[in-house]
Amino acid sequence: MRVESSIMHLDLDAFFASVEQRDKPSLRGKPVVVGGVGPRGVVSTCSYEARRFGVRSAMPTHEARVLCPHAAYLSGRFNAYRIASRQVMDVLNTISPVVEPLSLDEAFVDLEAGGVVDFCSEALTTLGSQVRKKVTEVTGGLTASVGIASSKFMAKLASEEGKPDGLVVISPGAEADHIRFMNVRALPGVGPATQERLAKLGVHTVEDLRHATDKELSRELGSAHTKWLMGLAYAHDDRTVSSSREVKSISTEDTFDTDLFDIEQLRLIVARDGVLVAKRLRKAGFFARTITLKLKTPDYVTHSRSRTLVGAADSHETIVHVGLALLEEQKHLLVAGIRLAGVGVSGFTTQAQDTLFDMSATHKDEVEIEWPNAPVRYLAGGYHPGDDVTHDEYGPGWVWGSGLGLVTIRFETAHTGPGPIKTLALDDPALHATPVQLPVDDDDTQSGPGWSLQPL
Ligand code: TTP
Ligand code: MG
Repeated sequence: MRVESSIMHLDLDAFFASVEQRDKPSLRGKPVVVGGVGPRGVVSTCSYEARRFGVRSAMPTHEARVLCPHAAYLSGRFNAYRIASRQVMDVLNTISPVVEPLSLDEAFVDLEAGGVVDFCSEALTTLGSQVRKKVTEVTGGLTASVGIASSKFMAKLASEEGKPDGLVVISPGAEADHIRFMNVRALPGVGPATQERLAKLGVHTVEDLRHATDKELSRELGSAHTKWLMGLAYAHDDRTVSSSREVKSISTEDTFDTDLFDIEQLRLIVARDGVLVAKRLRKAGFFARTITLKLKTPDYVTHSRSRTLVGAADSHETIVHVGLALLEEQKHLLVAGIRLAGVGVSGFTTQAQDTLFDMSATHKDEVEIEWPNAPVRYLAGGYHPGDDVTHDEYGPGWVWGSGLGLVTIRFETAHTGPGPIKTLALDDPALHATPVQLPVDDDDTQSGPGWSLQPL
């Protein structure tokens, strides 16, 4: 905990859904759900209008459809999200050299390292408002919530309190009182399981936690966790903001719309994943010693098999070769069907070749991204609801829905008003998928949903 409120936390509001509302004027102010739209789909996120009906992240999409049948269900446009994320991170990088992204839409900023000297609450309110305004400006209309406080814990709590589209500054000294009557779930590291264990001890609020004995907590949670929680109960949190998050593994994986039984199809997927992972590995300037193939069967059991090389590799030939060999060894799993497949690399070394890569530049803005519920796109084919298309005669628009050889398009963009809807033949020669626009400095077109970089 610092003596000044010098840590900022920023989190975009209803991120994926807000990007969709920005680019699809007819959806502004309406319930929008982004996620897997297939039978096994789960909700990635939804607009605040949809939240009013009880829709939430990670909920099966079919449940969301019952709660909010009139929402627009879109399968997501990852590249648009990445571009917006880059724009936001660029704004934050102008405030401080120490920005720690936590995901595409969320980051901590060390204001002290950024040279801020006036930490009175008025000055911080002005700064927070300026950042929020700038984010809206550069992204063409997305809103962010900002929290400013003396620790990561309090700054994140503050931005959550500010949601949506708000700013909360917590003054130094006010932290412990601020959290006193909150549920223990507000503490970082307290998930449903810990909450349940604490409840067994009669601990429901932060105040209860303060009165619990070290001995009974340790018995239930272990001494390290207890020490951490006891500190948090008084808002003690010394975690530093760190922009150079060290990456320890790179992986990509996909959950399929329907289980796969075909080894040839799976070989193609593993090969594609191997190429993608190798590309990211090279971009980060690493060589990997361990290659892992992950397969999940329909009973939700994950089978991971790894091979560690004698040397270290960064070529896609090696990674694909080992990935395919691991697949051969696990071939018997195909009898039950494969629900998810992924390739990962770990055990990194950096070798003499690092002159090829500017480590500080390439490494710094990598973010920890875990999208367990990201939209599933691969193998589904055709158009997906929400996809960008262009028609030679009618101009740009987006796919509302398709089926039976037809596709319904709404012709509008971020810069038009709500536009007209037209139903066309799926094979209309004048209709094209709009080419994907990439974030600057980013050549990974294939990265889509499902890849993750895990920090140490
Ligand atoms: P969040 O910041 O958790 O959610 P949000 O930005 O949609 O809404 P808010 O912050 O206003 O509460 O996550 C950011 C994005 O990450 C979200 O738009 C979609 C994606 N995501 C998933 O794909 N799966 C998930 O389970 C979650 C929580 C988020
Ligand atoms: Mg968010």
